[in-house]
Amino acid sequence: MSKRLEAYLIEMELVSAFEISSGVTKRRQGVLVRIEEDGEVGWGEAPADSKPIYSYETAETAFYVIREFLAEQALASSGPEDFLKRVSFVRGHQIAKSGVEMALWDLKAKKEGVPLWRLLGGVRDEIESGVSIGIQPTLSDLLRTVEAYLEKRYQRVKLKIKPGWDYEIVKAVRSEHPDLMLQVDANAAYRLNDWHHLKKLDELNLLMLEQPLDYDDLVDHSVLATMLRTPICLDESIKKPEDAYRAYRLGSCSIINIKPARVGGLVNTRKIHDFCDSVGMPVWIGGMLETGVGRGHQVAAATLPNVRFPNDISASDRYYEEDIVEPPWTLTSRSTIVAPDKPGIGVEVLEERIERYTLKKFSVG
Ligand code: OSB
Ligand code: MG
Repeated sequence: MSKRLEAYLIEMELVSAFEISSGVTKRRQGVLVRIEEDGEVGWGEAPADSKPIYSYETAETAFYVIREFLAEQALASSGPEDFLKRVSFVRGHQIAKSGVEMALWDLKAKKEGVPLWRLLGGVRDEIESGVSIGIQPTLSDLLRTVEAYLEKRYQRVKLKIKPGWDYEIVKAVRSEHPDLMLQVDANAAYRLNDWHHLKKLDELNLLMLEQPLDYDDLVDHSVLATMLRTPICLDESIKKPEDAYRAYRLGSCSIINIKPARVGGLVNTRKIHDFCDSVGMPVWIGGMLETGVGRGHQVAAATLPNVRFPNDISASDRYYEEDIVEPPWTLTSRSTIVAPDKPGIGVEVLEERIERYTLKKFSVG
């Protein structure tokens, strides 16, 4: 009955640099969490980056918070729900919590001998994939990149935008691909004053506009939502179930991108999912350039019934030359990823590869 927890701060090179409005990533860091009990092993991932450009959390802060405040509680806990209650004294640090919480979910599913997605209440054994394309050096680079992903059969494309890299480039992609499922993500690069400029996006038939305004704003988004026809989707602003409730009450968005890591794990993913379902607000599952471990948890989350748009869950080779799981995640010809019919996240974690990417680690228990 005794558990052992190990955490690895890893660094892996992305196949290509990923640029968003607030910065660029090439060497991706994160923390992997391994929890072993009674011969079963559960894996989770805290996909905070080396720099606090998306969230205030970094791989270093996640590693620190896990070591100092979360690890002992994980060992003492009876499962993911109990763990979250035990660490409710820790304010924020949702990404750090999610790494441990998801390892406990994988462990629980493996002990019960069921796929994680079934344990969560998933309703589909295949999930829809889209691809998120970073800011490129030039428009022709962007058009070429879009083309390359369409050749790989991705059916939905998300473009990163920022002031100076928005209407014109999106319009160019739209004219080359009139029927493509297309959406944009500003990662908080605009202010309400820019509404007139953002309004021009309305003519481009976009699925949604993701997080246009400040990264923790709900109020100005509720005003912007009344000015645009394009649906607003929130990402950064939604860090816990209460935020989803507030966003709904204020009318700040009509869609939510749930990143299991951003909201503290799968318990909160399901809470937000269920609340949105109850008020008729669709959701989809976002990503943070996870390795194959975090991807397993994203895939499980994307099998939930109120996931009604394609997800930012792409194949392993879109992110890394060599993933740390076997088999790697692959795209079907239908632009989907199959949810494995195996216990837990359903892929084997290659520990000797993890050792190669590890900058530091600790263990307890
Ligand atoms: O805002 O959705 C985002 C990656 C890192 C940080 C923020 C975001 C993203 C992505 C990539 O868009 C999604 C993916 O993992 O494929
Ligand atoms: Mg986003």
